[in-house]
Amino acid sequence: MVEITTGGFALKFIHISDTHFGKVYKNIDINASKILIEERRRRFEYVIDYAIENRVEFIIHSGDLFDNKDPDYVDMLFIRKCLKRLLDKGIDFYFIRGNHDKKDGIFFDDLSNVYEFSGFEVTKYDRGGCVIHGISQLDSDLRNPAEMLKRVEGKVNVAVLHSNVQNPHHNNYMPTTLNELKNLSFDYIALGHIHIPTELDYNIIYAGSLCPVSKKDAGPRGFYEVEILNKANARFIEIEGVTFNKYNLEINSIDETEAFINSQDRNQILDITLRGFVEYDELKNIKSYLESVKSDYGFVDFSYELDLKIKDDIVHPMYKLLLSDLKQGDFLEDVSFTEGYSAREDIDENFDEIKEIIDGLFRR
Ligand SMILES: [Mn+2]
Repeated sequence: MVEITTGGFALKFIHISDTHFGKVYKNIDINASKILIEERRRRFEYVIDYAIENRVEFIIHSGDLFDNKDPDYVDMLFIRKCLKRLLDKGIDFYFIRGNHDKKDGIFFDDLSNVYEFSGFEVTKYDRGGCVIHGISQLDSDLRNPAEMLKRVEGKVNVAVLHSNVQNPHHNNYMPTTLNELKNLSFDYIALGHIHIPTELDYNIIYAGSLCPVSKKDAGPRGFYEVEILNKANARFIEIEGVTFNKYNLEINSIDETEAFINSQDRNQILDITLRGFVEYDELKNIKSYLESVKSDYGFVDFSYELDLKIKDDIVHPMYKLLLSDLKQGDFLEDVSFTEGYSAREDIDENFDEIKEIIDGLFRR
């Protein structure tokens, strides 16, 4: 906190959240999973470097530092090393516990620059001109944090919460409302829990997950740099790197499929679902193209699902299928997924016609 000549104080800090150290990625390639674990560390170090280079006073972490209640000691050592670097530069680190974190036990208590908020009550750290208020979360926590916080007059007031603010798609932990938070008249409220960086107001902000935690965490990830000079001025700093992206695309040809793939940054975990109508041969081409993308195109991880329907002539491709794959005694039901596309509806619609072809085949 620096006293400035115009009267008042200037304060600069960093807000990060939801790092989820120890997160194990399921449903992706094992190498991609390793890349992401490195990616998380690289991003955390990026924040530490940024804090040191930009001479911020402190870093706030608004919960879910760890992904589970039993943190990995390799992660613990890594984080400790980072926090020690901050200590050497006189930068403090404040953290609360989120719904993923362990509820008890003290971390990093030998580092004098690390402050945690624990217990059921609001903890306040008075830094002189600035007071940081925090509440750690308990399992299935239904406390409304807005009812527990009260600003300290004559100081810059910052709150740290892991809380759901009227988002119906998330666990309703420590539920509160934007109006209640606004009415507290705090200078800045650092929120955690929602993984998409979200500015509910200029000074009430979810920093989002530092690194994508699951395929739901699509898009850019980073942190907020906050400057308070009478009023908070927060800006999102994106950390470039591996992103997760999931798309549901309407395509009607292999050209469209190729154009989409070629437009994509390779440094991502890409998951696409293709839907549309194509010719039978086109479908086969798309499928083998996507298989080659998987192995040769250099994405961190790539997966796809086909929900393509055969254009126009349903009997023709089914006939081909039957000739190549059907054995006597197979059920028609089994045929519908032989080529991995969903033609079940089409079979139902054209059942009589297809049956006639099958009958014809077996009569020969
Ligand atoms: Mn989280």
